[in-house]
Amino acid sequence: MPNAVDADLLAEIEDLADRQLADPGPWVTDTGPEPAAGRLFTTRYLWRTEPAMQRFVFESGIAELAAVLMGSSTVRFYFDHLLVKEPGTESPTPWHQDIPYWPFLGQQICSVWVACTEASVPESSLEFVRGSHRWDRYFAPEPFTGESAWTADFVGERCPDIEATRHTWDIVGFDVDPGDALVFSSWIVHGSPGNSGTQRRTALSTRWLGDDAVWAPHPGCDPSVTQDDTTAIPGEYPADDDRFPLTWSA
Ligand SMILES: O=C(O)CCC(=O)C(=O)O
Repeated sequence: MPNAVDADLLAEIEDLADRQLADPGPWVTDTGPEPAAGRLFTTRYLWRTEPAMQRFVFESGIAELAAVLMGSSTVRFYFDHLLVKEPGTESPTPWHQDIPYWPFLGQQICSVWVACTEASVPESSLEFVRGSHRWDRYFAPEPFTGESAWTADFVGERCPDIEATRHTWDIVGFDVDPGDALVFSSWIVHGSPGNSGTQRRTALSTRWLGDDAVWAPHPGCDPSVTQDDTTAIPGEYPADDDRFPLTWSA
């Protein structure tokens, strides 16, 4: 979706990325303590405290985009994930599905990945194995570089080594400009290279829950929201307005 987010809001998100690099929040992946070339930095779950993220989540129109593309009559917000790859980053984002990282099941669960900077496929943009959201497979979370050990105790089979055999897969990638959004199922296998370009690559991925989402905490899933934090009941729709606010309804 070209031009999904306007320039003012993108500038606020980039400013937030700078502040996070200098003073990171609690949910960080970081390959280097200094703002140096080669650094892969991700931070997430900022929406509860950061006004810029709240504007993005509640006012940008992205919630409606997610709902409409999922064919869902409602959408709840799960979390934000801000990813910065400095020029020269070698660490790729490993090929993975999102759903095994998350304490949810359902088909109407998606990400909206918004480019805050330009990104091209050979240098740093996102790629997908076309159709892999329909494989009916569930791959164990792959640790992102620098991530702490929350993937040690996991559920799922190992993801095939897509990179080593990439010529055998139907891979599609997208060159993006600032403000462009890629919207994708939480079941699709996707990944990206490091950043072989000369500019920082910043993207904001937000996670959205549609009508058929159910709360399904399991070993190895993301600990930013656990059973202790929510009134959601395992196996049921997560009607928790505090942790998973209803952001759009038909
Ligand atoms: O931006 C990236 O490199 C990875 C993003 C990703 O995996 C996601 O948004 O689910």
